[in-house]
Order: sequence, then C-alpha cells, then structure tokens
Amino acid sequence: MRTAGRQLRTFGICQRVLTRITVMWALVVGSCSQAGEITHTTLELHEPVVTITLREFAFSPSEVVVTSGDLVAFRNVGTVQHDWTVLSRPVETIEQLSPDLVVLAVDVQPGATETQTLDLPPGTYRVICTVPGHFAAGMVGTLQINGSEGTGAR
Ligand SMILES: [Cu+2]
Repeated sequence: MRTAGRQLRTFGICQRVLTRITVMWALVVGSCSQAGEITHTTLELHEPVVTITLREFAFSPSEVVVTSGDLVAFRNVGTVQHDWTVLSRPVETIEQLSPDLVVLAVDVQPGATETQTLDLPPGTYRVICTVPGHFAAGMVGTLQINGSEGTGAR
C-alpha cells in the first residue's frame, strides 16, 4: 500500500513537471515564431553600459571604466572613419605601434554606431585611434577593466 502510494505521488510530480516543460516549450516555440520579439529581448538583456563618442580628434569619455564582459557602444559623430584600438601597453608615438600590441580594435564609420563586448582581462589599457595623424592629434585614452563579481579576478 505504502509503495503504491509513493508511486502515485511520484507519478503526480512527474506529470506536473511534464506539464511545466510543455508550457515552457510552447512559450519557446511561440517566441521563435516572432523573430522580432526575440531580438528585442536580446537587446534589453545586453544594454551598453556606456557610449563612447569618436570625433576629430578625441574620444569622449577618454577614460572608461567597465567590468570585464560589459557591452560598450561606439558612436562616430565625426566626418571620417575612426577606430578605438586597445593596446596591451602604451606607445608614445604611432611609429611604436605593432600588431602584437593590439588587444582589441573597433572601427567605426562616420555616422555609425558599433557595439562591442569588452571581454578583456582586468587591467588598465591605453586606447588610441590608429588612423594616420589621429593619435598625435589627441585621439588617446585609457580603459580600465575591473574583474566581474564572483570570478576572483582583480
Ligand atoms: Cu580617429
């Protein structure tokens, strides 16, 4: 008798779980049929934490502090292409730049806005625009990446 009761109870739980799974599946399928809705949800989950403006010849803000994994937006309000290039160590002149120093580069066409996840190791980085003449003209800044909570990173 006791065994039968337990089996009945177990069956009841299983059925409830199955019903829940079915409802969830229906929601997923329902969402998939409306692609626009999914895009909207994705955007809401990954809002840029800061928008960096690029123009002739400055980044604004020039000093950026974010957490590793944060999404950042880049808006070029200038009239020529700019880039936001993160270097593993600072350079004094553009002639010192070599490809192995580049940790991340975001190119932004005039009038365009790009987004980029800053999935970089915690630390402080130099940021420059590598378009000829722009670094010397003042397109330079710093990026500080803080470790995300719970990772133990510093
Ligand atoms: Cu530039």
